[in-house]
Amino acid sequence: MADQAFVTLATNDSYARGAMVLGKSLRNHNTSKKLVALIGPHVSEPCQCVLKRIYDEVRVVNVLDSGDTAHLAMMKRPDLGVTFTKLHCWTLTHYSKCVFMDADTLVLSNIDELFEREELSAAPDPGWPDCFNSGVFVFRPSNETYGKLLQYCTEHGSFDGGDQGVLNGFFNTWATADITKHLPFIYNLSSIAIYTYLPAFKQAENMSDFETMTLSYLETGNQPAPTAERYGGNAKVVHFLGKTKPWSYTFDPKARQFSGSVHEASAHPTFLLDWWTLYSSVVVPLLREQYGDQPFDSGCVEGESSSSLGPQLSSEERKQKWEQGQADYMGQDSFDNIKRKLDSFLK
Ligand SMILES: [Mn+2]
Repeated sequence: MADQAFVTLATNDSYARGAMVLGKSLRNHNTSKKLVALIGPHVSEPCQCVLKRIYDEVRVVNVLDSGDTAHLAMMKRPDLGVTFTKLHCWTLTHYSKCVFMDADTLVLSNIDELFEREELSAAPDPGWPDCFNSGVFVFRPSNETYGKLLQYCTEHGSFDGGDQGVLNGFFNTWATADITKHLPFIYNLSSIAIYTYLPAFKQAENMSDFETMTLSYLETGNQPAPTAERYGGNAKVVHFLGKTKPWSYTFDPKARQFSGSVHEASAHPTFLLDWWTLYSSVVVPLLREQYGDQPFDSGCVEGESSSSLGPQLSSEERKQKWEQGQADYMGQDSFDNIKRKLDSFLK
């Protein structure tokens, strides 16, 4: 439908790359919706050009230039600059309904069914499930709501310093009023949650949908319940929450390995690999075209050895990291290394 759109936001070139990958992932899964990117004034010319090739609409948002209520709000709360830029999505009134997605999300299957939901629908935040996570949400553009949101911002600020605090403060009945506004977690699966509740994530990896449904049918005689749908194997959107983003790494496309001075693994390696595969195969060629002879850092390296992430830790420190769910899955604690260790015991 022409009056519905996915919307994202990029305030710098790093997030712009995230937006490029997100846009491509939506297109690859044949979305029928329009794609809109809101960008800050600091996104470079070549990145803007690439975004325009992927998105139907690229809109530069400069709250400081706007000279309207947003500008006034910004003068009162300069700390909420990026938040005001994000709230700008409510002004896209040529669409009747939109789904906002952070530029650090990646789509793994078609999610157009989200447009059947109402404002404000979102998934629980993994850190505080009575709040929704503002990385993916359904909303209805409206100048009236936009005005109220700005007013709310200036009067109450944000309890977490960002848009999630503002939006949870404003849409404060989300937790209790209407369960249909709670999106299943698979629409905003954060890497953190994978490690804090690994059995749930694995629930659908271990059993195929068919097996799960057959089992449930045999046990109950009822119509098969799609239990597997809510678990990790059916993840539809991955959210790379936290400080370490996919673009914080460097990647060797040939060896399919990551490297970089990153102190915490940010995501399940499978999803990180999905992100980089899409980025290096589809986005980098577009960037290369735009930059021409100008050198640019794609984040891709070739042929360098890249086995370890971050500094080497003592075995006690590593144990602690494991217990906190921060195993170095791509370096020291990679499957190959663990297997080598086991093999040495089994000899
Ligand atoms: Mn995010």
